[in-house]
Amino acid sequence: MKTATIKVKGMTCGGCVKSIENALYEQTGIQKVAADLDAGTVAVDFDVNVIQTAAIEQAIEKAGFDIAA
Ligand code: 9UX
Repeated sequence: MKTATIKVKGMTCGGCVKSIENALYEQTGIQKVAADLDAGTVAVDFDVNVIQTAAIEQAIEKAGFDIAA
């Protein structure tokens, strides 16, 4: 298991948090998602044998948000 903390742009209300959490929980291999609205971060616990950070970031982008560098 690995935890990645991803900086996300455009997360501005609780609905955004839910959108991101729902989009990520749909992915296989993701154990836990904790989006922090104030910090603009999403902490994701995942199984590196099933999913990688790039795919997680793609899922966030597909949900309509941008990844901050
Ligand atoms: Mo809130 Mo976010 O009205 O995509 S849901 S800004």
